[in-house]
Amino acid sequence: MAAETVEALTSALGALRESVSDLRFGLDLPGADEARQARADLLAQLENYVLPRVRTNTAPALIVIAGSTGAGKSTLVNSLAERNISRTGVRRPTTGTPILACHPDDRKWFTEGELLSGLERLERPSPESGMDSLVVVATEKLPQGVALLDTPDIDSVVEEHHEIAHRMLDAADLWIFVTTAARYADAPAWSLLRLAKERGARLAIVLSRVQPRSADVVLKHFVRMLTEYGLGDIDRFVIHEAPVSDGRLPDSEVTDLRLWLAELSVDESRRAQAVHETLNGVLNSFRTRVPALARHLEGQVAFRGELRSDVEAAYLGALAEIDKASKNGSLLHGEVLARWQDFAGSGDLMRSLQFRKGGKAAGQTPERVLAFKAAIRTGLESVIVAAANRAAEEVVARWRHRSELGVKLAEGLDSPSDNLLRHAGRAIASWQDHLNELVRTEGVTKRSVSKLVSFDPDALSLIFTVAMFSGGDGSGVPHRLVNALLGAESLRGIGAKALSDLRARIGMLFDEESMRYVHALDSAGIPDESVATRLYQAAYNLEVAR
Ligand SMILES: Nc1nc2c(ncn2[C@@H]2O[C@H](COP(=O)(O)OP(=O)(O)OP(=O)(O)O)[C@@H](O)[C@H]2O)c(=O)[nH]1
Ligand SMILES: [Mg+2]
Repeated sequence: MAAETVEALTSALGALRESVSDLRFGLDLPGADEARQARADLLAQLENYVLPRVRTNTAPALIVIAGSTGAGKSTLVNSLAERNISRTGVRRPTTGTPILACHPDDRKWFTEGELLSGLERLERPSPESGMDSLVVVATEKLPQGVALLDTPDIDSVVEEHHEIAHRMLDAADLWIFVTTAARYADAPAWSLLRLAKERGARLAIVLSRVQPRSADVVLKHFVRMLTEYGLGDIDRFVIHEAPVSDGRLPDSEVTDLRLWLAELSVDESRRAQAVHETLNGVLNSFRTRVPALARHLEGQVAFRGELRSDVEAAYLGALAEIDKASKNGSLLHGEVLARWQDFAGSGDLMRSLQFRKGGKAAGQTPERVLAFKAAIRTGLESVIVAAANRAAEEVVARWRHRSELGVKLAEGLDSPSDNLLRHAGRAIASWQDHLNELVRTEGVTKRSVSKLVSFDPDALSLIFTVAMFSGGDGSGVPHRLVNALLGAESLRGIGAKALSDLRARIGMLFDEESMRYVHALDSAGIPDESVATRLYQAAYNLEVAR
């Protein structure tokens, strides 16, 4: 690759890695686990293989030996390396840590290079080594420029092994797939072959333990299967059933493979081509793998959007409910109504509107006025709490209806917050103060009236409140009274201001309530749409750089 291609590719891949690493799939929607796994695989492959491989394309080729447990992978590696570097055995599975064998001159590249850099390098396998280790063994018996990597199996009961094997394959320049005459038709074998094909990986197959008697038939059948699968022209090696001694096959059985390795070793352009093919295949696979991740993210973002709109709808509904109550008179019932009648029926109403005697204003706010004011406050509070209660129930019901996941997210949120009543009380009290202020400053009494009476602003603003909330056609006593004192225009102006102020205060309370749901969604951990856009962009830029 030309230097500037390498540079462009490296920077495009770096950007891709960053946007993949920023991805989070916080919501357990269908397919989320697969998406998380796909993200982890992609990230690991970028870091363990693609980036190092692009930066250093002169590096030795890594040949990963994969297959079912007991297929004879370790036996094959030992035979080629002419040394028992990997334990073989009758116990299934045997290999748990990947073991890499290479020529001493290539050792440095594999111990110090970036390839599979997340794995701890070991000189020999130990019982504790596993997932995060890689044993690197140097041997003169392997030709320079080609390294063999013996992997854990792809199908034993130990699932961790399958994961390690796939990680290793993700970092491979060539795949050697080992299977036996008895098991080549099994499902795990074909799912691995399908993966190799999907990835466009350079692949060779070893069919082992082939009985000389049945060799022709077995081989024919196997080749037919491969051909039907579109893998008819890949390199194939046959190992006949032969006694294994000291963990190795007779030398004659691995001659072909040894030659193949030697050819790769000396023919640099062939090796480079093989390496390139696999790298290209992986880069091609990004064309579908990256958009698939972006789509899943978009699904999560959209789902979050739906849940958010559920919250908005519920609290808008609650606000509308209060609007309605403030217009149809239903705010004035029970205690509020009783207090009003008490206040209006006693002489207090009249006393609060004192006829001026030599310009003297009204006296102290009477007890009944204060009780009435408190009743209005608690009345409003209870309306707010009831509406918030219904909103909370509605959000939870809507979320539940959407998915199982909604049930989990809504946990503990099916009633208003503990603070609501306190906050509502405070909001209403300050609204009442505000109304007092409005009545005092803007409720300029009619000239004709002010000559005759003065009034207690507290009492007047209460009468005003009742007039505002009593609904109907404005023919009630409070209405007529306020009208007479302040004039219709004042009543309308102050009324509109007071209502919109009240609405804003309640709106704020409901915003606070709905934030609890937004927090629940936010803490689920979903990046916003821009991350998906960046992913698409990164995939596109990568294509441009190639
Ligand atoms: N007869 C015969 N036995 C073999 C052959 N290849 C492997 N074996 C035996 O089969 C058993 C399994 O071989 P391994 O090389 O450990 O198999 P593996 O693929 O590395 O298995 P895992 O590490 O579990 O994935 C051992 O007992 C080997 O001696 C072969 O070609 N012929
Ligand atoms: Mg093994």
